[in-house]
Amino acid sequence: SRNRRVPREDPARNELVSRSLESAQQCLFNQDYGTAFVHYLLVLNLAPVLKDFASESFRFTLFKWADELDSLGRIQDLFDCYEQALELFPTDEVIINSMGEHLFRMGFRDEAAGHFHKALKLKPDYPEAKENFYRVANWLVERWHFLMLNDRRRNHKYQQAIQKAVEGGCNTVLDIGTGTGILGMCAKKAGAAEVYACELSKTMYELACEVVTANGMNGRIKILHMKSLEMEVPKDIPKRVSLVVTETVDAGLFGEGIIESLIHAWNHLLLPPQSTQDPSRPPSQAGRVIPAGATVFGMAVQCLEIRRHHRLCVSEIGGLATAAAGELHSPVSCSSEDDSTEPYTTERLSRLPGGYTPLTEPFNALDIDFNNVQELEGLCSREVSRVRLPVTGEGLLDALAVWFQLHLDQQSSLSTGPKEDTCWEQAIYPVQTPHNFPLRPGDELIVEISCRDAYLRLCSVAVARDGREFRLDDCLDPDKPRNNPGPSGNPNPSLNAEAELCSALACLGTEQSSGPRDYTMLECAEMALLNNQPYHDSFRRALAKLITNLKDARSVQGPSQGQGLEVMPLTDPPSGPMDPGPDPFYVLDVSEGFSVLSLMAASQGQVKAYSSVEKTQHQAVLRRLARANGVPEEALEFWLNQVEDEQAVLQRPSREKLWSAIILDCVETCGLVRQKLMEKATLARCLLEDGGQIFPERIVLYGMLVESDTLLLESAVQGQEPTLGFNIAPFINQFTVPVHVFLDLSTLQCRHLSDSVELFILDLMNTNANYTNRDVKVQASASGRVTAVPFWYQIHLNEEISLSTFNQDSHWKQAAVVLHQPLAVREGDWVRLAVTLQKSSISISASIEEEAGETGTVDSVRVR
Ligand code: 44T
Repeated sequence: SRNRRVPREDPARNELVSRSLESAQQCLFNQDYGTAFVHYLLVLNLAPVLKDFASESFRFTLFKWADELDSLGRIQDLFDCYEQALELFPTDEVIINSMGEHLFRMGFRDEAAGHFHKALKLKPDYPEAKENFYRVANWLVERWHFLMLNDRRRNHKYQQAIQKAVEGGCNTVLDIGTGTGILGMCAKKAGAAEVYACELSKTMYELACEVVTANGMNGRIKILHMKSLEMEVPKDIPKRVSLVVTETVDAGLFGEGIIESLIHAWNHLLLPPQSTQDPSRPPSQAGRVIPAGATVFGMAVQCLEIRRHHRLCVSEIGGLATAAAGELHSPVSCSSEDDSTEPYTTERLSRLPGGYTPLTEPFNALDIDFNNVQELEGLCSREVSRVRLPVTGEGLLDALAVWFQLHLDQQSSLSTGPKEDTCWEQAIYPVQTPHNFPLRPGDELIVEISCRDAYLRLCSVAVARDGREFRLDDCLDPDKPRNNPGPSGNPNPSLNAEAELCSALACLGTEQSSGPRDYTMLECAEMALLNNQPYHDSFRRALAKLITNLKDARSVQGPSQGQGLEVMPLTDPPSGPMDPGPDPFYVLDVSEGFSVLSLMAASQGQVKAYSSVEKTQHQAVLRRLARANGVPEEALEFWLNQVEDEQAVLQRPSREKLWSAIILDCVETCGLVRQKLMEKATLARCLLEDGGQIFPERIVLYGMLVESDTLLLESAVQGQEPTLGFNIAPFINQFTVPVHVFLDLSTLQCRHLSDSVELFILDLMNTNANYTNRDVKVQASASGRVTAVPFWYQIHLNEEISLSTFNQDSHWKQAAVVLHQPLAVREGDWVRLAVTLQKSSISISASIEEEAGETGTVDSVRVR
């Protein structure tokens, strides 16, 4: 039988292979990628020996064909091609990574991340896969897993409660949402006879299997990859269990679906509860749940940071009046019927930049018993409850903050409150209604508490003052005349405080509003951007300067250059009925998401601005703003409505024209350089007219040395000690990501160990001048352990005007590289930072520089 495996010389077969190979190459040359791909498949299946020789062309063909299939929407075919390719090259990290990119673009984040992870395992320093993996690892294994596993108090309390229950007789256990398997292992270790666990995330499920095996419990805990709601007896577990343990709670308690899971568990997976009529039933024959219940608390707060992320607070942006924008909402609202909104966001109150002011004492919003299925089932049908809260502080109502106590059993509970030192964030229910109505001690705030689609909803509905009630949700009524421009504007500065109050009260009204409301939704970061006046003013000044310079240049050159064309082009620009006048300056804004920069450019006059804003609703807002601010309709166009192919965003404005300015939005809100930024800049540079400009022209990265245990706790399970005696860290720490995003550096608990230092320069106007590696020396200003290098950007619009992404008004957060190993420094030591920026992803390593030197660049390696 061994002989049969030896490849035979088969002339007919060789002939077929060589002809197919030729056809493949010919098709490739003719850009007929689909046919080329089929030929290559045939060749490589028949003659695997050719794999090495043809792999490059095969990959190229695959990627080209996949892009075509993608743009044709032939998704199934696309993935079939990848499957076939991977059968031939199962360990090809480039193909795996590329398939991950397709999956990601289609919204299959978990699967995409799995591919990036696999590609990285195959080739640990493959930069594309690394960048992709780091960007998605946060979804795959969310960062809070590290925080929770590092929270010893929480671990210990859960362990104690489980141990007590098991020793008390609950000996069959189901862990719902097991994550790394930790609670299930606790139950087994405490002596439970049978332990089951379920986990819906594929990555976490696989991780739990690895962890359980590594702890010698393979086969002793049955782990299921499914949602608990799909579990059945006896299909998935042989009989009902006596204990369910779970920590499927988010900052808002119910967001992970614990109510639904427990109702289902009581009805299908748990033994009946210990009844009050017959308390004699032994614990092994009764069902119970850990945690046993929870108490939810709320508190009203004033907080500027929350306000500017959820409401429009300015009446003017970069010279444009905002009144005509209409109602703008963040996607977080508990009053709205809209499915696309979430009722709350989460924040760590203690880390909010600028802090917060409590306006009430914490109040008890809800008590829930997880061991009472009737109570769980009745929760959503329960009447809306109204509470009247004495106002204790003075200020504007920006949000209700919510946290809870999780009662593990009769004795022990965990709190997620803002004053506790825990891993927990609080749920934030922002107030959306525009108002200018400061609360003050003596008022009563009326809050409605309800439970809709298993979410807890809290809504401030009214304020009682001097025996009158003023509704808070009326201001959104578009039919009602309004004269409050929002908290930071003042319509009439001459009004005294009392009169101002009266007008605010008048606006609040006392009647029920009716009818659907018309509003536009913006992401929180887009809202914060709109509220960022320094950002828009800087752009306005930089644009004005550029236009002035270009006008001067034209007047020197005389009218012959591009002005008064003798023959008007037939297609571009669409001239319409207006007087062609002097040739306009073409400005393109390719910011991601909502941006008013194009409109600001158009409002300068003699500018034809193109916006890349995509959503029709957003375009409508810009049109309304244009009209209200006297910007002629033809001065603003939507670029993506004109280009057929989204990948062709960067093109000439018309056949014979070039751009005067291209605005690239170069730093993402999370604090990272936008992907493909330098590629875009290179392209943009070629499309500029003489004297034209890319905004920004340059960005400079700054950083500093810090010692921050908080950052360590969020990035990996710390310490050599096993977690509750279990070996978990090495497994979950594979998902450590060295770059932390969405940091609030101003409130990060850390010690500064150096001044800030320039780390890197990205020159967008001359992309050839950039390097990818740079060594920077920085002196330690104090002794300590350097654990991280937080970084931010100075964005230079031109020589004079720049913006910092580390700024109180900014919509940007900061990011940080967490060092692989902390570096011990003494005051005065020089630290060498090796900074690499590859494919817009940054890495930094630090070492002690033995010889003294000067701050700054040691050497820079110029590439390209
Ligand atoms: N994080 C809070 C929320 N699951 C904890 O797939 C606190 C956020 C947080 N599996 C900062 C700090 C903190 N059936 O792996 C997850 C999830 C899984 C289920 C099977 C079900 N019905 C479910 C429901 C959820 O359970 C695991 C834990 S969910 C806990 C979320 C540290 N930011």
